[in-house]
Amino acid sequence: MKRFFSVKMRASRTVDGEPQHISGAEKIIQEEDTFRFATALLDRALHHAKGRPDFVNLKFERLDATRILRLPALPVRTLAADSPAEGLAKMTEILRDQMGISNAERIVAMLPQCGNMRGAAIVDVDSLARLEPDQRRGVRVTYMDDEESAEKGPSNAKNHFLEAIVLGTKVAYAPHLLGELCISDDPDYVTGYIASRGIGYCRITCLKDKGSPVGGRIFLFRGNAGDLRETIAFLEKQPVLVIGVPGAPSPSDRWRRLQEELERMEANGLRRQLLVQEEAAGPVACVEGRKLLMLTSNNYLGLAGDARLAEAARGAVGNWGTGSTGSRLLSGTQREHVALEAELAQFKGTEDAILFNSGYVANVAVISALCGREDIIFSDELNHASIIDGCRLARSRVVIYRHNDMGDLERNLREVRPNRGLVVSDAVFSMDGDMVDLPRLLALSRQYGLFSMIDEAHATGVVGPGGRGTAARFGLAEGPDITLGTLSKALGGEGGFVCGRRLLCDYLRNRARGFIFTTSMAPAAAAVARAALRVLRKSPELPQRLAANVQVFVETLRAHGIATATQSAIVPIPVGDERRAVRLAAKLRERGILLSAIRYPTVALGQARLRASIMATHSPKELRWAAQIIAEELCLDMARHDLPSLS
Ligand code: WAQ
Ligand code: MG
Repeated sequence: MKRFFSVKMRASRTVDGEPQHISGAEKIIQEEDTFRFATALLDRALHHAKGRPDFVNLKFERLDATRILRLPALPVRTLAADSPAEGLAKMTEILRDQMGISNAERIVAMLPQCGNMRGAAIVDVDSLARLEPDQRRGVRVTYMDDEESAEKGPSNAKNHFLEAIVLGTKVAYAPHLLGELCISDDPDYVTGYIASRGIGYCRITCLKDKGSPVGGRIFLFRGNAGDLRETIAFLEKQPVLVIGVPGAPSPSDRWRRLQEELERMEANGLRRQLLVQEEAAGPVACVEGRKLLMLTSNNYLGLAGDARLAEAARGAVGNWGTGSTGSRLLSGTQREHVALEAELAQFKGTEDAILFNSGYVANVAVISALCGREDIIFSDELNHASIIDGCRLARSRVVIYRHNDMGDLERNLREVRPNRGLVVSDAVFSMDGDMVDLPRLLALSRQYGLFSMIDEAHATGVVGPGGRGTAARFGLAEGPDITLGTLSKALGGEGGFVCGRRLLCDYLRNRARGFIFTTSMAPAAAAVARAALRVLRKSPELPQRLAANVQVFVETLRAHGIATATQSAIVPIPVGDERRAVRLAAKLRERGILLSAIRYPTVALGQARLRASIMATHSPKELRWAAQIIAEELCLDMARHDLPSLS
């Protein structure tokens, strides 16, 4: 039998000698979740918009599981009202006409006087007497939760609707109560409700003016003194789990949910901001008027700012205009596209190539075109989001193997014995900078008759002789069935591509929805990529210069005690805590270095890191300087936040 606990949290602070309530919450949870809920509720208490508490009370209490009452959530409907007058009129009408309470108008008028208490008023619907024993505090309903959250784990956000439907359902089933009226005393929350077993939970979208602190709650009672004791005992003592609580349906709530999600991310150090670049791409960036060493760009070879590529773009716009005018299968195939596909095939040593509008689109389009419900996809646990999304769209069964662990891939293959499917991996992993064990991956895919696919987004132009990628790096005569790459990182332009057999590319031209149902890239974008390939052919030493720079940076970090390694131009600097990563990135920016704090959900929680991307156009001196400052700031931050204070 599952063991349940009731958890209650209250946070307050003292203002002018008076305790001021900040936030409160209660939940019913399973025993194994107590720790997680303690953390979530504390997080909510400590990061509340109303301010920082100086007192937080967290109480856990075991419940007798056999005594928990399970009640079906009241059905929900929403009535739109444009003004408080309209909303209150609707509430009155329901009370009078649907619930048959003749004093409806006078009861609704009492509502504003029944607020700003910890609890609710109990009003005798016939005599209008207020029956709650403590009229300053009201009657507080407690020991209730929705079953989902008791089963599923914590959310630390307050959700007005969720809490209200749970409370409303419990109240609707309380003995001798006919129902309930409620207006929130949250000044920003103008939606309130009227609820009973007969009419369900009826939301009214406007019951007060925005900004008004007026709110209140009335329980509608009919009975004698003994009945009242029974009602109160039920409200205060009976544990209730509400089953089948629906999501909030009203238009005002759909925005509130987004707001709450962002606030939660903010509190957890997970909210992102856009960084506006004020100059063309290069080893030094300009942000908010300041020059910063650029360590977060995919412009590995510096080609995005190369004059030859810019010239190619200008020329192509002159010849072709600005847009491709249609999808590839209609009017959107210009000579530039065809020429680029041939040159990419040559670059990778394959029969053919096919263009996509981005690397993301390429992954999603290719995987979903090649695989379906009958396939099984074997995917590295650290594969890029676009591979994951491709697998989802394919609706195939996905087997995730441990990161770059070919032993684990083999075990999975042996166990699952797939008839059809795909083995897919990043070539260079975007958050760790390490490289796939391609020879073993290919051997296993062949042995099991599966397609093999690698995503060379961070490998093209970076690894292998002349930047030709992973297969060339390992000196393989035959590469993967599907080699995917991007034009927008080392190649300095925009777009994605796939190289492989002619059969593969023909199939994709006929089946890949991300190829068929979109306007193709501008001819100028194709011309830019062709220029990049020309530069790479003429200067095969560019990737070597990049590799030498990476080595300088990594060795300097290591000399300062930072354990890091890479097989590409991506250098991960482990940090762990999300907030520390954000703090450090901000600090480094102050000191003139731009790099990114990589956090959940891009990497696992607790594995936040700084991620530096090195460019061939950095100078070794810049890189030594940066590595030294990074090491210094990491050290200072640990001293400030991990060591007990000496004072
Ligand atoms: N038991 C009894 N009364 C309570 C309780 C409780 N557990 N919690 C709050 N109250 C009283 C309190 O004294 C306030 O004056 C009044 O209810 C309103 O409380 O579908 O947020 O917490 O989106 O401001 C309605 C959601 C939200 C409508 C209601 O109430 C919807 C809300 P608040
Ligand atoms: Mg409230």
